[in-house]
Amino acid sequence: MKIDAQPFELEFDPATTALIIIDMQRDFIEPGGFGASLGNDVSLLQAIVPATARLIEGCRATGIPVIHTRECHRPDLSDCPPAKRSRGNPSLRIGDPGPMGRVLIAGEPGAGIIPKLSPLPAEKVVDKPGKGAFYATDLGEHLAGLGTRTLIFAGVTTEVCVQTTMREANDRGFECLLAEDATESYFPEFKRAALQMIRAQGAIVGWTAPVDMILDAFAPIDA
Ligand code: TIU
Repeated sequence: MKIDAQPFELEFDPATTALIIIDMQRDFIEPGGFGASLGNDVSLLQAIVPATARLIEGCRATGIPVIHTRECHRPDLSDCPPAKRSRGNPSLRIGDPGPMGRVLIAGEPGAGIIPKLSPLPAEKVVDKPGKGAFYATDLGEHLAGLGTRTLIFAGVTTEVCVQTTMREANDRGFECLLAEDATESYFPEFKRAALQMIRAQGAIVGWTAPVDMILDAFAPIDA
């Protein structure tokens, strides 16, 4: 199958494709969580939820595995380096108690995926301590087991955890496609720049395409 993506057409086989939804957690998308504690306006991120839900549904209907990631740390913070914890507003650091429980800690309400994008029981959920989803996780082994070659990406934030994971995936030999309207940044200009730098230089990191174009490729009208 082909997607009329940028910077040029992407050929893919749904049988060797997986969808990765990056960090659509309450801590980034709802008020009172980690994203807000860093001084960000989280409302911008809420706008991508419907398109992301449509992408997830389309992949499920096509038999493409859906993998969800959550950025979070162990309750004892043993996997959170001080260099990471000391970033942000000193009034609310990773591990501190906030309105949605301890900030960015596994098992706390804020670290959960927003209800509208809840994983199905059989879907893989990767808890990751870093920005990249391959670092210190079993994602690479999981994808090897699936035989995945192409990864479709969505989630937040575009230039932080999404772009980091795309670069990790690119280095590991995956073809990477970012769903343009199912990813968002707290900084619109950073999202624009991230999309451009991903597909520049002949798709140096990967491709980008809108959700509808990806879904159309799954179910071609003239098929
Ligand atoms: N702050 C910010 O833009 N992002 C993160 O801290 N993590 C993710 O992108 N998931």
